[in-house]
Amino acid sequence: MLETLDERLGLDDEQLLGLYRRMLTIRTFEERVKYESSAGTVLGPTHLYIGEEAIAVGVCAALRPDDYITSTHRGHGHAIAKGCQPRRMMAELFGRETGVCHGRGGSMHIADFSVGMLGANAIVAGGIPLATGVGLAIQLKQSDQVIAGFFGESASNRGPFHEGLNMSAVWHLPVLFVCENNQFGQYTYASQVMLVENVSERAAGYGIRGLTIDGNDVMAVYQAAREALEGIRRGDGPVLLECKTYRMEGHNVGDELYYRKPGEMEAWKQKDPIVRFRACLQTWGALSAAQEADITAEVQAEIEEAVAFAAASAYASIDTIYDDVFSSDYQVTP
Ligand SMILES: Cc1ncc(C[n+]2csc(CCOP(=O)(O)OP(=O)(O)O)c2C)c(N)n1
Repeated sequence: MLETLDERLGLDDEQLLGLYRRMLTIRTFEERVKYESSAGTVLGPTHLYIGEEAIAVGVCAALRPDDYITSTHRGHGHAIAKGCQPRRMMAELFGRETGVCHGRGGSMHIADFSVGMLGANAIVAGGIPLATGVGLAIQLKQSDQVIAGFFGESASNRGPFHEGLNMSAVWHLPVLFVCENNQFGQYTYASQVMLVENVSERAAGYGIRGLTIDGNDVMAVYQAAREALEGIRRGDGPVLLECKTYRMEGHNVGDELYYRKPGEMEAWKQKDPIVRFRACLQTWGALSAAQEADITAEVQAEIEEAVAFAAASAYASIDTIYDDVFSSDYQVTP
């Protein structure tokens, strides 16, 4: 963990606290979603991002507001880190008209184009070719925007990973491929289905740069993403950034985790990204006890309000069931 003042990476106290607040917002949001899912208020399969917050927050902090991301079935954290409002996210999970997709998408199909969040995806590795396509669109527009495509390590065993990385590499597309290696693919240890230790080794197969970092260290993620994005924005082509982390919950809400090795969770709890970053901030004198209490209370109040907003919102009218499903034309927004 980074522990000296030099390793604040040029961020001032306010920016550092912003990272902390965003991680805590994701954690608090997800803990509430777990409760609401179990209570039956949140409908449909729900995959939590608890334990992986440093990745979304670190990467998105290195992006500009006009950059894009694609996401996965475990996408709530990506959406919040890119700027989606928790209340409209919660309303979406409750299936309400005020949700980011007017209640039609739910957990695995969250998208909010207004903040560059181009969509979660229920198809494992489905976001990778989309990120490649957006990279091509950016290149054709001769823009200096970039896209970060998030995916899990198991997605790297699927064909779209190969095709997306190869095409992006050959055409030098402005894509940061962010692999969240949380050790599991659904109910299986990743090590049982892949023989490479690090997914980043696969970058060599496409002639691009790959690196593996500690995905539970938000500063390490921010630093690696910022550095990679500088080159990508210059036109150097894509980078594969693998962030090692741990899925602290089951694959989905309700997964009883009978397959998890005893003691493993306890060991990873010592590396909890929020606890670690809080300790760092305290060491740097950037977070007093009073500030910590204030931020915790504010985040809790925001999530309470999000639930109240969602619960008070109406379901979409049945008359609008086909809205936004079919398109007679399409438009590429600059
Ligand atoms: C094409 C496809 N195959 C299988 C599934 C079922 N499935 C959902 S999530 C998942 C595991 C994905 O693991 P990983 O990509 O590592 O992401 P993580 O869940 O660990 O975040 C599987 C097999 C699916 N949704 N899509």
